[in-house]
Amino acid sequence: MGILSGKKALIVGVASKHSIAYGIAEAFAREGAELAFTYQNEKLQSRVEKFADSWGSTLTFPCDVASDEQIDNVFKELGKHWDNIDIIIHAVGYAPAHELDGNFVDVTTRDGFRIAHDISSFSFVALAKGARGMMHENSSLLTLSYLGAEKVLQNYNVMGLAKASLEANVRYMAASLGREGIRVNGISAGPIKTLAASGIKSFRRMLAENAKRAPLRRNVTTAEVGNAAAFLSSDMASGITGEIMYVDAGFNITGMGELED
Ligand code: NAD
Ligand code: 0WE
Repeated sequence: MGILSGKKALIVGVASKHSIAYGIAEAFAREGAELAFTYQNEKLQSRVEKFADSWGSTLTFPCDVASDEQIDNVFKELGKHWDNIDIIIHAVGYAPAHELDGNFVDVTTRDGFRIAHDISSFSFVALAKGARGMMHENSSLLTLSYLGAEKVLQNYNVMGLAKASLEANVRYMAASLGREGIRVNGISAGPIKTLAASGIKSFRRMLAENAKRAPLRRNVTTAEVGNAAAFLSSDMASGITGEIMYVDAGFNITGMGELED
């Protein structure tokens, strides 16, 4: 019996086989969870429907997280199939591309800042608001962050601010929902080549540098993030809330790395 058997999970953020949300869905399906998905727009609809089918799910709903109406609609429609939700996975982040290339002070705009924070941080609490009536004692929420929330990483720019906001959001949501027995956590994942990374200049070099300095001397996979997500969303983590857990091959603990290997 899997550690998530009997649990119902809504997964937000599948776009491709390389998505972190895809690795999470694989782990969740293996551990016995029942799954539902959202997709950002019609372009992704058929792909997400096919993925859902491969995990035995027919529950897919459109949801651009910039829209309160679309968020409300997800839970209205999901409520026709499920009485409650045990797990919500938030694996969504976005800033306009021009914000992520160049000198922070030069490239950051009011609009880019607003969009990054809206899509990458506010949307997490927005989903919690939408799901409120379907969540219960023992439900849990999980989001994805990155080290750029805490340390300056070249070109991550306004996304670093948005992830700092998201991590604070994890703590405020955990405090807000804790009295109802609802847990809220985050995973700070190491860099992975996903669609969200594909447009980023020198991402390959970053991956190589990252692997060189990380204690495990390699990068992490979406399957590894999926396994950590399964643990945090399971009853095995019943005492954990408000936490940001690193799944980064240990990169975050290093200072300078080794001079020679
Ligand atoms: P991805 O491109 O596969 O997933 C990003 C998802 O965000 C996509 O499914 C996309 O449809 C969705 N999205 C963007 N704007 C949206 C909107 N307005 N409404 C609804 N959905 C929207 O990339 P990923 O790397 O799997 O990203 C998932 C999460 O993991 C993000 O929060 C990202 O910041 C975080 N993360 C990624 C890495 C990495 O190196 N890839 C590392 C740490 C954390
Ligand atoms: O959180 C992320 C991805 C963030 C992201 C990526 C894009 C590219 C396409 C947000 N918005 C957009 N908008 C686009 O138009 N990561 C942790 C992966 C990532 O992105 C970086 C990184 C890393 C690592 C950007 C610059 C530097 C490092």
